[in-house]
Amino acid sequence: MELLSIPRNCANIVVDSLYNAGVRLVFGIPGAKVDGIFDALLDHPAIRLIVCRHEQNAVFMAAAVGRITGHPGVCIATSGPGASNLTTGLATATTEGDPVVAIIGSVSRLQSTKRTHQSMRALDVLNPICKETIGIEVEDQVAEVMLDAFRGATSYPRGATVVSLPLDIAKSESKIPAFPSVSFSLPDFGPSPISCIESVGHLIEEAKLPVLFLGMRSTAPQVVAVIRNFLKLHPMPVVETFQAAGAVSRELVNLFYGRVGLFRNQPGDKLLAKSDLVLTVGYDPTEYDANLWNVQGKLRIVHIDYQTCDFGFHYRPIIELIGSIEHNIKCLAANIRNTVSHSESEICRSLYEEFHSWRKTAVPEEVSGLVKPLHFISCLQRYVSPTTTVTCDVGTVYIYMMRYFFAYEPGMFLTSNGQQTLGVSLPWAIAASLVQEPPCSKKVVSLSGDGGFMFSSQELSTAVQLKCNITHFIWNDGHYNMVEFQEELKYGRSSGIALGGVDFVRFAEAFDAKGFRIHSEDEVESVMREALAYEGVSIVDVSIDYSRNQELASNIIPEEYK
Ligand SMILES: Cc1ncc(C[n+]2csc(CCOP(=O)(O)OP(=O)(O)O)c2C)c(N)n1
Repeated sequence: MELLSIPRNCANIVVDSLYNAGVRLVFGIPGAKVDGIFDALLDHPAIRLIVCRHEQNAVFMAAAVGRITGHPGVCIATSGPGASNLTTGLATATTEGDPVVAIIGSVSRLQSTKRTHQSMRALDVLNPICKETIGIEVEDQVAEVMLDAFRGATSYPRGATVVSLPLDIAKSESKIPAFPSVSFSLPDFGPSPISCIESVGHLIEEAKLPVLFLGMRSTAPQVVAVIRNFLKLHPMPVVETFQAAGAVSRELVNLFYGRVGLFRNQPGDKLLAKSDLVLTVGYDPTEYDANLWNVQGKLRIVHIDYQTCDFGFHYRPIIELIGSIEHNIKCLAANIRNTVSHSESEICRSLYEEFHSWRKTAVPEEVSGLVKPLHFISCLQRYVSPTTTVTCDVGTVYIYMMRYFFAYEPGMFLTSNGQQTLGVSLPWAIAASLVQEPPCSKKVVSLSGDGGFMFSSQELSTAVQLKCNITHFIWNDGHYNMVEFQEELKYGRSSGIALGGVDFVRFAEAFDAKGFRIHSEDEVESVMREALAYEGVSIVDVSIDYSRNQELASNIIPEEYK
């Protein structure tokens, strides 16, 4: 490694490393322990600093950059409360496979052994929820640690890494410059041994109802491309988890049996139960544990992923194809000759019909009363362009959206399902706007319940000041409904779920955003169109009808379902 003749201050080496890693956006909140890095960023011609209103939202935005682009998103927080405010976002990123590098400040080395202002053993707090947490101890480690953090976040399974930079090191100089760009890219994985691929090929050829079950690690563009090609060559039914949304293209929609998760009552669940060979691709149990979809542990499973599975009674693959998903699917496609035609299967025909049956009732005969979720979704599907990114918060709103909203491209319909973290949708929409070329040039749509919105609503200010073009729909029922209806099912009553008392139109106006209201069914189409046409940030307060929610959790398919 070449040593620079003019030593660089370590804060500058951090920023040089970010640039060499391809980072062009950094999200954060300043503080005395990280102001050296903020100062170094001020002069940087190519890295844009986005100042957020809460560290949790900064890490949400960084995670969305990671999820959408595949390259780590970066956030910066000061020591103590700044660092601990990152916790939920970092846990979400690690669970959900989003590459994130967080840089946190810490007190000077001289003070690190005692209690002092804003001191905290932040790495001890963050370590269990991250892939890697590294405390820099000497100046000449900075470049290496930054490189390591990026490689750690990007290698599969992807997730969050944290670098802690003591205040005195940030100000000091190091002779070791940032690593060059090329060092930040990872070596590729290869396919599994050919004998394993051939065995899986035989299993598929012999299966009467093979099903492809796509999980969160199947949505990288190059993986999606090979999956689509595989399906063209060997058509078979497909189901997605919520985070795999968009993997199946419009062209292949006749193979798509919907998304599964949360309650085992979907056509996709019945298909999995009837299948004699489930091929999971990039499946992660945090989204939908196998004890829910393979209750009796009888299904024959092939596991295709970058890593071995969490083996257990409900998830016991016959074969695991470990390595590059892309290469393994490609090799598999080339090693299969004949597959059974699913279009002749009576089961498939009836489940496909069941999956699409909701459309018939989506637009109610009588358009009055509170807004019906399916009516809203069928309108949104019509008015939103297929190239619009849609982010969706957790809540009853996400159960409906993940079941009934179609998305045909990866990275365009995003939700948090591994941790089900409330509050992601607005920060994610901001990040989705910023990664556009040019930034904020296209409409982004986000949705949340009235509860989830309040988790990150302060970022409305960020969105407006950045001149984002976001329409955020709030399904407003004045309650934490997803909890409410499940409590009612469990206990016959609910507790701790009342919200209300916020006028979201006036709230929007206070931030200089535009506010719209949809009071009732008859206003859905006109107001939705007007809101989507509005250039800038708008909030649409939708009076939602949650009276039939318990149906979302009804008709759970019986354990012995064959
Ligand atoms: C950070 C966090 N806290 C709590 C929960 C538990 N939780 C899941 S859904 C939900 C209610 C969501 O209510 P709202 O945002 O109003 O959406 P709705 O269900 O009414 O559509 C809660 C509290 C969570 N998932 N994440």
